[in-house]
Amino acid sequence: MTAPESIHTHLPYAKEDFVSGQDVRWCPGCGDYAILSVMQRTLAQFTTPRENHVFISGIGCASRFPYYMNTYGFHTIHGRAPAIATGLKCARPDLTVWVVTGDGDGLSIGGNHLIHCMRRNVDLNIILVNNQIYGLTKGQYSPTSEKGKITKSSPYGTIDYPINPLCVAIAAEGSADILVIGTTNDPATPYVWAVALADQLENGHLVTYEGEGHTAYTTGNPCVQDVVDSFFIDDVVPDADPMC
Ligand SMILES: Cc1ncc(C[n+]2csc(CCOP(=O)(O)OP(=O)(O)O)c2C)c(N)n1
Ligand code: SF4
Repeated sequence: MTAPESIHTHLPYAKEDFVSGQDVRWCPGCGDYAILSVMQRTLAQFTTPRENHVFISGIGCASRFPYYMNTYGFHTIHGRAPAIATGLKCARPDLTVWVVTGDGDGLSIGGNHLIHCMRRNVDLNIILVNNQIYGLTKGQYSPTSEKGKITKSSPYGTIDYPINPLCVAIAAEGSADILVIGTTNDPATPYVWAVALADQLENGHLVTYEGEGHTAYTTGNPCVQDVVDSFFIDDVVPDADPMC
């Protein structure tokens, strides 16, 4: 079916075209703001019609992403965004399908889904927002938490070694293009790596944009849960998501 002419009349886009009317419910200082802003700015530079972008997420703070993008989107089930995105991409290969997941959502409960999604290589774009903690549920350690990390669920420090998300992607052999963004938990520097993310999206993603394959990004994302006991009172952390 040919798309009606009228849907293309907004091109070229401005960042504001991708900003939804939803109130953003992340904590002050959350790194997710920077990722959202960069994503909105970057998609405005693509010629892909806005209505052809679909953001699919699981559960977690990062997974609130689709609410804030003025695109199609689906806030789905914990860890299952890869499965739903795979189904959509298979049914509608003309769409540009983004998965936004967290380190808990993507590597704990959804670990198997993520691996097999990458292995199947159905040309999704995955943003794994790696804040090295479970943010939404108020600060339990995650698979990417550094060894020895003291959290509410590991008061004596974790004993596990962390997973490297990009090693998982490489092991799944699903990707022709794996782009790495350095991680940092320094709350003072979210924009340093946000700029790097924009650079990767613009310079890396565009190169592979029309092609087959699977592009995995990993971003570092400061979470106030890491410093919640010393800098923040629990009241600043948003109420639990009704879906969690
Ligand atoms: C089946 C199920 N188990 C556990 C939960 C609780 N839960 C909600 S979000 C979450 C982890 C979120 O961590 P992450 O994916 O790292 O996202 P963040 O909030 O840090 O962005 C958990 C364990 C749930 N909603 N459903
Ligand atoms: S708990 Fe962490 S990840 Fe969640 S909104 Fe707050 S700062 Fe962001």
